[in-house]
Amino acid sequence: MDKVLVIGACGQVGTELVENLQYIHGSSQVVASDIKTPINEVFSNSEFVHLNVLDKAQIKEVFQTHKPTIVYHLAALLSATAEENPKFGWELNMDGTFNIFDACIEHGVKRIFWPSSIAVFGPTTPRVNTPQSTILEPNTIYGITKLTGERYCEYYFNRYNLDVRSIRYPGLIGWKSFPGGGTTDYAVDIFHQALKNGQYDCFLNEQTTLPMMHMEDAVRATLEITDAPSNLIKVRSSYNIAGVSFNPEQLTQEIKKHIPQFKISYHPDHRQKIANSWPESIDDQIARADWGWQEKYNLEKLVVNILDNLR
Ligand code: AKB
Repeated sequence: MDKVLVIGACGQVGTELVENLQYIHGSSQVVASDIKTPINEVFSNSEFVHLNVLDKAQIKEVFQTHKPTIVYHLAALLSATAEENPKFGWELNMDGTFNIFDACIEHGVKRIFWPSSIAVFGPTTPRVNTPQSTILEPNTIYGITKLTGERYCEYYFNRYNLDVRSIRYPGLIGWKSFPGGGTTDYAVDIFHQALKNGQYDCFLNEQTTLPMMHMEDAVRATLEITDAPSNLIKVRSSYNIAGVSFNPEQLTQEIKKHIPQFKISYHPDHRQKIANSWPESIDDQIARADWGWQEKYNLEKLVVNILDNLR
């Protein structure tokens, strides 16, 4: 029986991932951890431990006590927050990752999942149907940490045989948990505001097309790549995966089909510059061929599902 440790469990992905892992492995086989105090009730079903990924002694204690065989390391600052404090963004995203990777080697962890992001791409990357292998010149600290992390994933696999698997998350949209500090956060916020106030003031302009994905697809991708036989995982840095691409105006039109009086206004802020450096759409042929990735949600289904559930 596997013992699963989720690090950074209280975030947008972690909260939904923990719920799925409890169902798959049994609640007693899942340990959730975060530096934050959990608020979602999902965390009361499994053991929860306080863990600061910059504290090596604490990491050692958690690994010694719980002896995880599978680790999901999700703790990171997202793009907008990291930009406010680049030094800490680097420290948390990189030193935290090195500490966890080293602990996984030391404690014989079988498999580890580490998330990368579309932020590894930059202004010089082809923006439409961005290929798996292409120019990677990110100009945000978050993107720089994700790119460095990807190189480390491949290096640790080749050098230490650490079985790390990774995907480049697009913007993630779910109804069970909130994002925090990302550039794509508008696409979650807009649903809450549309239902609550019938209007939304968007921090990106109407033409900002970005790759996005329903959280259910993202969690399924995370579980599928982590559970896939090792020989199928041929990209040892991180896989492109695509869900759906849209801009705020297209999302608004889709929401209006269900809330006709919904109104949007645009006041782009510092996050516009980050969004402008990212691709519009992603080519994920390699993930589809290697481990069978297939999204379920298009824009229409995504909007219906999020509105229904939030209602
Ligand atoms: C962010 O906006 O920072 C994240 C991401 C695309 O990695 N959602």
